[in-house]
Amino acid sequence: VTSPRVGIALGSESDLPVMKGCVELLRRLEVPFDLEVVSAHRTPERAREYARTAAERGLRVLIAAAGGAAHLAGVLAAGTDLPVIGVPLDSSPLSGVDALYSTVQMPAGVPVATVAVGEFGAKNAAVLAARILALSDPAVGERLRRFRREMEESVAKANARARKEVGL
Ligand code: RP5
Repeated sequence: VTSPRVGIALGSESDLPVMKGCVELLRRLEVPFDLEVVSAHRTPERAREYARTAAERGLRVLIAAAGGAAHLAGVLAAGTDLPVIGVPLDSSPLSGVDALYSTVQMPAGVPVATVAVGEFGAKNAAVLAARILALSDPAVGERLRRFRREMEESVAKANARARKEVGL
């Protein structure tokens, strides 16, 4: 059994549906991951502990997803030297602008690599984590190249469909 290399932390169970896009892509890229609900606000001690022990648990990249006043990614980045990817979620009445600003605007010295709000970000967090791992794991790099080829093929098919649709 390969130990998890990517740790996904969710601010709430309600963040899981959109983060399934992240999970699916990590599975497709065959990147072993772990997933936990850890709230920066409701379980601050647990969030600190999660960050403090992440590297010794074998994790190499953390993905933190949260909505609203989203501080999870920043709190994790404050407590570990691992790279932290923040996924701002549109789970509040402010449609993710709140989470985006909370996640992206970190003070100098404590970086969070912030991806797009919501579904795009959930998926891109997985690809970015895989790219980081690929720096030291050629097998992940090969799977990323396969993933790129599959995207190219799917765009080529979409192009053919669109042209046919308009009679070209
Ligand atoms: C954030 O508040 C969570 O990350 C979630 O996006 C949002 C709502 O959480 P719940 O009230 O559904 O637990 O902390």
